[in-house]
Order: sequence, then structure tokens, then C-alpha cells
Amino acid sequence: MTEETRSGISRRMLLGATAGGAALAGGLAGRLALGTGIGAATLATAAQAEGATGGFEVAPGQLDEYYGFWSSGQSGEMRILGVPSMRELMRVPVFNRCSATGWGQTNESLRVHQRAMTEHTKKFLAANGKKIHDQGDLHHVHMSFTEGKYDGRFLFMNDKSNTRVARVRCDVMKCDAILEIPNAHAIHGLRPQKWPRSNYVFCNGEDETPLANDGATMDDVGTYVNIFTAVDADKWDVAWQVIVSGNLDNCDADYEGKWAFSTSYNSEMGMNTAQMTASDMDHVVVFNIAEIEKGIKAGDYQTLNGVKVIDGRKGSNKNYTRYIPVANNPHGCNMAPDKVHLCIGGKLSPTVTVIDVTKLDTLFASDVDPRSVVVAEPELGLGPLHNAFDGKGNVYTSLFLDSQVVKWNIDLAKRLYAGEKVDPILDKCDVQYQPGHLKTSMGETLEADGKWLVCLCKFSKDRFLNVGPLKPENDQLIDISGDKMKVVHDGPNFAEPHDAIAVHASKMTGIKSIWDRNDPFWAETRKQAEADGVDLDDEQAFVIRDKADPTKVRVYMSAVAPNYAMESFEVNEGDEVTMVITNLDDIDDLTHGFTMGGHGVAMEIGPQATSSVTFVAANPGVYWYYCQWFCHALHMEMRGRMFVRPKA
Ligand code: K7E
Ligand code: CUA
Ligand code: CA
Repeated sequence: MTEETRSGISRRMLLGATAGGAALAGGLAGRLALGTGIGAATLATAAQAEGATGGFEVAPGQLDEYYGFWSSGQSGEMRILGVPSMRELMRVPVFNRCSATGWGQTNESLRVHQRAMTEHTKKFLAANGKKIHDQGDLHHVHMSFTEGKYDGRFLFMNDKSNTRVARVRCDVMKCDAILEIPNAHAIHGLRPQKWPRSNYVFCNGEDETPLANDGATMDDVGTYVNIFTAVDADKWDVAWQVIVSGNLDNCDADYEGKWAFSTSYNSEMGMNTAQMTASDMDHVVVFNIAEIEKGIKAGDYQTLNGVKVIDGRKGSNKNYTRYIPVANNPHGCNMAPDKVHLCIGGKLSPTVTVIDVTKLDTLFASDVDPRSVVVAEPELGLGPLHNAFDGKGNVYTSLFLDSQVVKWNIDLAKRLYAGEKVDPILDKCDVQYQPGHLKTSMGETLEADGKWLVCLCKFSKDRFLNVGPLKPENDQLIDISGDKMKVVHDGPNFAEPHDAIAVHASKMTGIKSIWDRNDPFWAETRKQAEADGVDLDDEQAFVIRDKADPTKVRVYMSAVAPNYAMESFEVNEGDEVTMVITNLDDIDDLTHGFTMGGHGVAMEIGPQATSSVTFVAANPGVYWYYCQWFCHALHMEMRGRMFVRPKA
């Protein structure tokens, strides 16, 4: 490896002689549009041509070995797939509005949304006649850890578009907490702490703005900052924030609970592509968790919008952060399960930078060259984005521009970096097309098992029947159990999974089939019922008019297949009606629904669950409500009438 490649000037190789920023971007775009980067078959294996089969088919009635948890990008939901069958099992609405379950409309889900909203957002929503943001951009899903292993408690995820993070309870697979992060903008990279357990969820702010973003300064880029956030995963509140130099893209944490890492593609603090790609080098920020906690304790912070914010910018002369130069515009940030090696995808550089995290103590304790922690920087192909691990010392890197996955060995890459004449690349495999994230089974944990790789391709082009200009993504399943990678399955997926994890089913022992009647999810609804003298655990058929505000009516109605407890009820024109429906069936898979015709109201009520929804009965007349979840041979008959009496 030449010194030139190591210091990141290698982007010239990507682009020829034109190393200017604008030319750089043009070069990338041109390459993609022309498709010249696709299917470079130089090192592709024969495995694909063979038409690989076997091992991935899960027969009818058989269960998958892994739960796959998928993000869905701009769809705003989390998805559950079976791996290796790639069958879609469930969609869990999080930031999106869901027509089927009533998520974003039921009172229970609105409470989850509204609990941690900033004043800014409340003002915005009020001005726009909305209750919540019912849209999100969910890139990264990760499970909670205990001692470096998945513990089956929670899944954490980000919303880049509205600067939020969310938590899904693994026992019922429902979102139970959303948190809007103040001060930061556009949470992108998100990772839970791996050791000793996920006390923190680390969140990268991608977009830079003035610290107090109140319009006082806007053009003066010198006042812009980016914010790194540690969320207390138990309290679901911001623990602390760090002001950093440059923006933040992807992040990860180590296996000792000492560090968090973030890539930055805009150390330049540029406002356009040319400026953001102007430097030879950007950096990885290393956050020293113990030192930051100490600094917070010692009072070395400012309070901004109720949050403790520490200054970790370059030259702030503190032990909170260090900046390790890497080739310009890096992207992926992945900690290997060997507990030692952090792999940074070069994106514009054809390299992955490998950092030895055991050298970070020395880096913080002295003034050594920050590049001295780099122990390998293999050249792998064009557009390296993300890295995944097999637990056997190998890395799988997605090559966006080459449309390939490259398998390489960390040890060989280190020996090459040290000057030996060895080739760290073990295999290359064409994927269709333009891969972003890729994930191995259990690969981001100490239990990486090297069986499956899922490669999330951004383009499907000709791989499926043409469905119009908007085409599905292609999540490909790759068998990595042998020396050679084998693509064994194409998995079309709707907009737009970025990241996914595959969790062995043995980790998911806490999943319930029937709700606990005392679940906290509807605790507030239960409190109101108690105040109204209604026992939610018994058959209910009550219409209760609020004593303080007689225009408010609460209708309590239990459901047992194939009947609601009331075949009709009456309210007055203009009443605000809250429907509280309890499913008293306690049979697996017996979900009821409640839809109020003509009122845009529909929700799911799982076995033993209570759900509620509120609307204004604005028009007099007869309206049928019905169960929209097929529950019984007489499911169609599971309906009744709401009479809205005209104003006198
Ligand atoms: Cu590479 Cu948002 Cu993780 Cu998409 S990010 S690919
Ligand atoms: Cu109850 Cu369909
Ligand atoms: Ca840059």
C-alpha cells in the first residue's frame, strides 16, 4: 500500500485527474447514471452463475431461524422479516400513520408521540392543525444489548426527518416511546451501548445549524454546530449532548463500554457538495464516555433547552473527544465482534479504514498522531459503504459503485498495511444493484455466527416485473457459510430499508401472543375508566357524558367475537366522542377492529387489549361501526349503529 492511499489522496484514483469537489460529485453521478459501475464481474464467483439453491427455503409450517428487524426509511415503520426465508412477518408502525392499526390516531399512540415533544414542534403542529408528525425517515434499527449480546428487550430506531428516536417493546412489538431530541438536527446514525448493557442510545445529529436556532443568525456558517446525543435508554430522556466539529453520519460503540464513534463527511462545514468534498480528509470522532460523564458531574456544561451540553469541539482542549483523520467523506461505522477493530467505510475512497480501539487510551492520554490508531486500510473497490462481520475475522463490505460485496480478512489487511505482500480480499460477489447496508446474522454482537448476509440494494432495475417508474428495493440473501458468497434469494421490499439486523429466535423468548390486561400501554385510558366507574376487565356497554364538559362523551364497549357489547348508542351533533374498545377474547391471534364509517376512524384491538380513539360527531344521522379484522364466521355481522341526534 502506498503512502498516497493511506493518507486518503486515493480519491484521485476514483476520479482520474479531476480532483475538484464539483467534478467529484459529477463523476459519481455520471458513473451511477451510466451504470458503468454495475456488475464489474472481474472477481465475481462462479457461485451465482451456478444458480445456487438450498438452505434458505423454509417449508410451509416451518419457522425461520432468525427474526430480521428491518428499517423502512421514508415509510417510517419497522418491519419484521423471517431469515432466511425473507418472508415479511409484520409491520410495526412507528413514525408513520397506519390505517390498519390506527397508529397515529388512537389515543394510546398519540400519547406515545406527544410525551416528549419540544415546544418548537408543539407550536408548529398547532399552526398546521395537526396533532403529531405522522411521517418519519427511519434508517437504523438496533436491539438492546447486555454484555455485547442481544437481550430481546427493546429495539431502538431513528427518524432523520424530524430529529426523533423511538423505542419498540419486544414483548408486544409496539412502539412505547418516542423522543424528540432538542438542539440537534436530523438524527441519522443510532446505536445502543453494547457494554455493560444499553444504558445509552447514541444518536448522531447530521445537519448543522446555529446552536440557538432562532433566526438571529442564519447566513453565518461560523455559528453552526453539530450535536452528538446520549439518550438514557431506561428513562427515555436525553442524558447529555456533545457539541462537535464537523457533522455526524453513522455511529457505533465498542464492546467495553468506553467509547462511541461517529463518522463525519462534512468536517469542512460546507453548505454544498463542492464544499463538503473539498478536503482530502474528514474524520471519525471518538467519544470518551467516562470523561464526558465526569465533565457533566463536574458542571462543565451549558444547559440548552433543558439539556446538559458539553463542548467537545476540536481544540476545546478536553478529554471528551478525539478526531481521527480518515479519507474524505466516509460513511459506515462498524465495530467488529473481535472487540478490537472498528471499520470505517471510505465511500469516496476505495478503502476501509481499520482502527484498533485498544490504542485509544494512549491516544487520549498523550499527543500521539491520531492516525497511529489506524492498523489497516485495504483498498477494496469503489464506493465502500458499510461493513458486516462473521465472527471469524472476516469483513463483508458493500461496494455501492461496483455493485458488489467484498469479503476480506482483517488480519491479512493488517499485514498488508505493515508492508507484507499479501492480498486481504478473499471473495467478491455481484449484487443487484448498488448496495447500502449489509448485515450478517448476529454480526453486530459477540455471537456473530457467519451464516447469512443480507445485502440491502438500493436499486432493483431489471430484477422484478416492471411496476412502473417507482421500483422496489432488493434485499438479497447471501449464504456466507462457505468460502465463497452465494446470492440465494432476491427480496423485493418497499421504500426503503436502509439497515437490518438478524436476531436468533432463541433471543426472543419474551414475545407474547396475548396482551396483559394491566399493560401500561393503556394505563391512562384505564385511569379515566376508573374515574367513570367502568371496569375495563368486565363486559362494558356504557355511554358516559363528562360532568365538567357535557359535550364530551365516552363510549365503553367490550368486544367478544362476533359481537360488540352494544348494538347501538346515541350522541349529540357536535359531541366529542371517545370510543374505548376492549377485546375480552383471550385466544391467540383473535384481533378485533373498530371502524366508524364516514369518520376516518379505524383501529386494531388485539386479544385482551384496550384501544381508544376520539373524534367529533359533526353530522347528524345514522353511522355504522364495524369490526374490520376478520375474527369469526359472523365477522361481517360484527357491527352496530351510532345515532347522532341533530342539535335542537
Ligand atoms: Cu448508509 Cu442512513 Cu445507514 Cu442508508 S445510511 S445506506
Ligand atoms: Cu371482530 Cu371481526
Ligand atoms: Ca468531506
